[in-house]
Amino acid sequence: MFRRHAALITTALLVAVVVGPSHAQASGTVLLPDLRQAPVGCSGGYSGDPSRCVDWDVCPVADPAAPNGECVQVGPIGAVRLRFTTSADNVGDGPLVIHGSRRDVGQREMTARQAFQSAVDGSIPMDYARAQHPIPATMYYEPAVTHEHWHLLGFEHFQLRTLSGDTVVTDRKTGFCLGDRYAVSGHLPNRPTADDSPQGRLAALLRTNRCGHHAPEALSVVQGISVGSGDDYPHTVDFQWLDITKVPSGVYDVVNIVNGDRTLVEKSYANNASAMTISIRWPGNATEPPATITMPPQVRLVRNCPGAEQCATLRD
Ligand SMILES: [Ca+2]
Ligand SMILES: [Zn+2]
Repeated sequence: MFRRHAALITTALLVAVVVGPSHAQASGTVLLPDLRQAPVGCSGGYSGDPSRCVDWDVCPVADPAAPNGECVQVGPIGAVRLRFTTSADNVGDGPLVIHGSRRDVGQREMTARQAFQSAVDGSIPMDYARAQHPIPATMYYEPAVTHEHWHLLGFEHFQLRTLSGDTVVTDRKTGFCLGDRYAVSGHLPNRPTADDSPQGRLAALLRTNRCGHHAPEALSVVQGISVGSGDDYPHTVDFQWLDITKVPSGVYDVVNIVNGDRTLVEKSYANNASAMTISIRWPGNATEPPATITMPPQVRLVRNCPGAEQCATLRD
C-alpha cells in the first residue's frame, strides 16, 4: 500500500519537474525548492557582485591529516590547501526539507526522505513518516568536537579542474548540517514571514537548527533551507578546502556544486554550480611542486564565474 502510494507521488513529482513549477502549481502538487550555488568564496550568499566573494586563501599546514589545521608561515609544510567559503541559497517556490530517521540506536545511519510543501493547502510534512520522497542520501552522527551532530552526506562537492574539464583534486568533505544561516537578497514571493504558517514555523526551527547537537541517541533529525535563506560554510571550517600540495603550476577552475547528483528534487538544476578560475605558480616558476615544500605557491584569482560550471577559457 505504502509502496504504491510512494510510487504515485514519485510519478507526480517527475511530471512536476519535467514540465516546470508553474504547471506543478497549477496541477496542485507541490512547491519545489531551488538550490543555487553561490560563487566560490561568497559568505552569506550571492549579492550580485562577485568581486565581494573574497573568502578564500592559501593555507600551508604542518599536519596533512588535520581537517582544520592552523595555517603556518614558518616551519615544515606538510600540505598546501586552497580554502574557500561555500554558500547555497534556496531561491525556489518551497522550502528544502529533509527528514532523517532510524528504527533504533542499533542502526548506525539514518535514512532520509525529502518533504515537499503542498501547493494546495501549504502544509509541510514535519516527520519522516509523512515525507513524500525517499532519497538515496543518509545521515550519520559526527562525533568530532567541532560538530557533535548529525550530518547529511554529499550535499555539496568541490573540485579542482583543468581547462579541459578534467578533475585534478576532489574535496574530502562529506557532512553537512543544513539550516537557515543567512537571508538571500532579492524578491522571492514565497519567502516565509514570522507567523504561524507552516513555512513560518519551519523557518523558526531551521534558523537555529543544530542537527541533533549532542544527541547521538536521536532517532530522527530534520535539516533544510527555507525559501530566501541560505546555508554557508566559512573557509575556516573542517575540510572546506582542496589539497593543492601536488598540483603542478597552471590555470585551473575551482568548482563548487550543490546537489550534483540530483538526489534532492528541485525546480531547476541549471544554477547548481559556480566556478572561479585561478592560476597556481610554484616558487621559482617551477612547473612541478618541489619534493620538500618550504614556500606555498602563489595563487591568483583570474575571474569568478557565478552560476557557471566552467570558468576558464583557452586564453587563460
Ligand atoms: Ca537549483
Ligand atoms: Zn558538522
